[in-house]
Amino acid sequence: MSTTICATATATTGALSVIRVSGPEAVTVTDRIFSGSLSDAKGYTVHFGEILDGQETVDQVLVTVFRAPRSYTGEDVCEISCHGGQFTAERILSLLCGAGAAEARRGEFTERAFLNGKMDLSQAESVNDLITAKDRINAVSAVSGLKGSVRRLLEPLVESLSQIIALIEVNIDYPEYDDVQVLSEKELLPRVNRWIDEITALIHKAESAVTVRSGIRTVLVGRPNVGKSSLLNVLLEEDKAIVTDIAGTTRDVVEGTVRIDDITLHLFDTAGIHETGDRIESIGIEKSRQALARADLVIVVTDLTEGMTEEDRQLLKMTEGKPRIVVSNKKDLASSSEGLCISALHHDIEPLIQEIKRMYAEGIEAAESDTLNNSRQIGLARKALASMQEVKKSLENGDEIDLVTVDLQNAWYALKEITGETCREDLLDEIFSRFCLGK
Ligand SMILES: Nc1nc2c(ncn2[C@@H]2O[C@H](COP(=O)(O)OP(=O)(O)OP(=O)(O)O)[C@@H](O)[C@H]2O)c(=O)[nH]1
Ligand SMILES: [Mg+2]
Repeated sequence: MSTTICATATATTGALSVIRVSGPEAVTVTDRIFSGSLSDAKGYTVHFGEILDGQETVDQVLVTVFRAPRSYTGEDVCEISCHGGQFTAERILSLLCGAGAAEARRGEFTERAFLNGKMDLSQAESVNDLITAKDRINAVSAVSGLKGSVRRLLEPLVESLSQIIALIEVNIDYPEYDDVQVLSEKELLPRVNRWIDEITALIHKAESAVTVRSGIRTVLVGRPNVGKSSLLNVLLEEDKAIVTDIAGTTRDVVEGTVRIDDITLHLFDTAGIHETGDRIESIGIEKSRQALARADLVIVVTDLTEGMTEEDRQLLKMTEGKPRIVVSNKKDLASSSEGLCISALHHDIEPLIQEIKRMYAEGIEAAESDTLNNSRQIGLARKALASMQEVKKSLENGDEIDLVTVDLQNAWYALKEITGETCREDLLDEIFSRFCLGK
């Protein structure tokens, strides 16, 4: 990390652009192309002047100086606020490179912040989450992640694992000491069980939070002509899908996104599923099945005027394992109204909206609270859980206690990897390459 790097930190067009320079030579390099003198500048000071290319003024700018370790990266940093526009920013960048800086890779500033101990890996991920957040829920959880919520969340789990490991070590190393508590599976098993319960709850909560944050893949399925496309259009408040009274109207999957309060639904309207000899329709039905396989939520639409048919029953069977809502459409035509009845034609879908809100209230709450923030983190938590289930099995089998230490350690490492405390190089590359330049 001895190089000094630079990149534009802002989007390409705007009133201002900010160029970041970080590294041991950050101030010296910036000073070389700046009209004033920065060499003695203290941290947190702002300097007005010109960027010069020889005698020529490139722009009038403000340079903010940060001194190590009190900066984003933990190194000396200069942030040059110049006038917006790609041309000027790029010219300043190339001047900086001429003066001794190197162009930064994607995410390199945040990577340096992580490597310099300014933040842990989960916080670094949250930086990216905040930049890319498109709604309140995502922004809220990114900010809490930024403040270190993941590490705080994991601390008690790591701590109790460390305790168990330490106890076993002491037993193995000093079995002859009278004052050392002799461990048996009777002491260990309750601790391990409690630990498993806690991480299971954590994973469960994180999964519903992540689903809600990324938007719920919602697939509308049903027999032909029950009103799936009509429902899609009402939800989207737009005539997106073709609606006719001809069965088999929809063939391609029609997509749209709608927000209901804090819930984002990615909607997929599909071809009506039934037996057909029509080749094109068959392809459409195959697409319906694929969409179904990847759904977070299935809305099974039935036709109230026709009641529950054999094909409906098959569909219900097919979607059994999925979170789903069954709605009866065309209530305007029917005399009886059992279950969740709507009329897409008359934009009367309030019962469905209420049901969606009810279903995801818990997920929204989870998403707003401190949880694991992404599938990488959840995957590692699952890995830790799997190791502890091995521990549990060994203890229940009456295996030697020292045999469980490997699994205990694996669980510990998996948790530590979430915050990057035992992090591998390729993992770092993978995470930071997803960042934009200048971060
Ligand atoms: N009366 C009444 N008619 C409806 C309602 N919803 C849809 N329809 C009508 O039912 C017919 C079929 O509607 P679509 O939305 O195309 O049905 P679909 O399920 O998408 O049909 P496919 O794409 O063929 O599978 C159209 O004539 C709609 O106007 C409703 O709530 N009440
Ligand atoms: Mg349709």
